[in-house]
Amino acid sequence: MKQLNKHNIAIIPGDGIGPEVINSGLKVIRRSLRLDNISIKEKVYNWGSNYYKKHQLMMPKNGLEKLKQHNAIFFGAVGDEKIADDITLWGLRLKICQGLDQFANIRPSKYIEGIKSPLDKKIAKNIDWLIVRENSEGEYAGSGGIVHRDLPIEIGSEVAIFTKEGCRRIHDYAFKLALKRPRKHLTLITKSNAQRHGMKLWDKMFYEVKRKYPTIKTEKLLVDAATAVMVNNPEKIDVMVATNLHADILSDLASALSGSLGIGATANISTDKKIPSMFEPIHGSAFDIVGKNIANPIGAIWSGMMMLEHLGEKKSAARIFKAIKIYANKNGPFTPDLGGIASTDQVTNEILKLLD
Ligand code: GGG
Repeated sequence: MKQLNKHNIAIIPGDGIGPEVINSGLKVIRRSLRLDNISIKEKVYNWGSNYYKKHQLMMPKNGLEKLKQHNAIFFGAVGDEKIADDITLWGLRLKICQGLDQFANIRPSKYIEGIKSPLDKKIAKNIDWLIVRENSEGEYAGSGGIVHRDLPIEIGSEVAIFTKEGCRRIHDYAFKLALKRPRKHLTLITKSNAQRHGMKLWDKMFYEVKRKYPTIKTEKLLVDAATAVMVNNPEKIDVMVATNLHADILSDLASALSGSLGIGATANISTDKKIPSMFEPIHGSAFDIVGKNIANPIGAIWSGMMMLEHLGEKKSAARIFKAIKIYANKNGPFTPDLGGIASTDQVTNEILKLLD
């Protein structure tokens, strides 16, 4: 039977272990789609730190225009030992997220039987969270600068920017996601006791949007208290909405509590249907383990699954999640971050086998 070629995907493997895990993710999504008689059109963009070393840019000037020709972007990681982290992050990942206005960053964390959490199993079993990260402004607005450079009186400012519309749209997105989940519960993460301006606007817009969603139960938690609740009482949380920086930190914690940073997945969503959304593992380039074939591919595979869901390929996506669950339930084999000795390839092959 002729295969349907429906989706045109941009692939940016990026730096460090990015190419290794993206390779695994692609194998898995291609195979799952093929079982549904669908193929994807792929275009690889070798942007990132190696590109920077030749061109002093992390991606070409017309990079965003090129990406707009695709239905989705599958991204690996960014970061290099020899280039300052702010150059690599701002030159690629943030340039894409902010340039394409992918303002909602969605980060699921779920306990999966078989994957060992640092928490007691009785507690870890209750992890089923969705972190909604504001992805366009806040602490990552890029507002600030250095004055009196290199003098003894040098100062640096880093101004978090919260706009009314930026707060409104991310809260609205979070309420809509909470509405789709059985518990219908949304936690507002804030720090408005200490940060009295931007964070107060953040809170105010939450309660304004809340009026539209009378069936959603809500709770407000200070970000510091939220870390303790996540560790001690994971059942108290369902969906959380948090600022760019707070959610970045909380989602690393969430991933570690559900097993490892290596299994965290994320979607950077643009609600404009003409603009592609971007899917990536939450981990970075991890240059300490590059080329060792031990990077955990689950985060990339899970991100690929989120991309298929987003593209409407629900059946292929559900098959991937089922394979991940069976793989974990029968004890792997796991990569070292999850306490095993398996290679990236072994894990990938195991999941491919389970798809069939
Ligand atoms: N795949 C995600 C990635 O490469 N992240 C690199 C990083 O440094 N991220 C920091 C951030 O996005 O806040």
